[in-house]
Amino acid sequence: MKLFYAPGTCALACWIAFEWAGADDYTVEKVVLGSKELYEVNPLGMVPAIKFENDEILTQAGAILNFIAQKYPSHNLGADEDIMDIFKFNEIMDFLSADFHPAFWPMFSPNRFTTEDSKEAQDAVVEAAFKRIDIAMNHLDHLIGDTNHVYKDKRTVADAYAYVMALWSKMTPKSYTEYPNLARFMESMKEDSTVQQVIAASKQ
Ligand SMILES: N[C@@H](CCC(=O)N[C@@H](CS)C(=O)NCC(=O)O)C(=O)O
Repeated sequence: MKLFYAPGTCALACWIAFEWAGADDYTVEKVVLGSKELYEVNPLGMVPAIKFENDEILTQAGAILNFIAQKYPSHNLGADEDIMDIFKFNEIMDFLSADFHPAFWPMFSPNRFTTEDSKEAQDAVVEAAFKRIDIAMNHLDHLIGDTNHVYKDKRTVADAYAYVMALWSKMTPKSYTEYPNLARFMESMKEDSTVQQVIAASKQ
């Protein structure tokens, strides 16, 4: 398997998850966002994407993270067994991919959210995004509560996913350091040697 990633993106969550899972059957390839090469891999021009030995390519961070959790079950990186535990895990993963992540899209690509080219119009989109990001960050802070994890009090792929995306809040007026539970979670993730190795390697 080959994971396509770009530095600073949600794809790094998949890389961290592979490492947490002890996977030795994958490689990584850096791609440039917006490049022709990436559109050839994924017609949406987005990372993460995984290419399998049979040349099949699958995408979507949440689906890939769930795949990793299930492919390496001995590392227990996914939901607990009870049906309500599975529901809660899926609820969190869907929040991360369908609410948390999209809250940042207008900040990164304001041109996709207005037909106006002016700087004022683009800035207004970014300003509006900050409000939605704050709501999403508050919810993530609430999910973490008094634990150091996003799902229950247990390390799962959701931690990696939340961590790499919450780092983007440093580009907003209210960084993760201003949300108490999230700030504590981020500090504990920063101390994780695997997280450190992946972030450093992704910048090379
Ligand atoms: N629905 C996709 C979205 C992935 C996504 O937005 N990836 C970003 C990086 S974090 C990207 O590749 N952006 C490039 C672009 O929007 O052109 C997923 O959840 O994996």
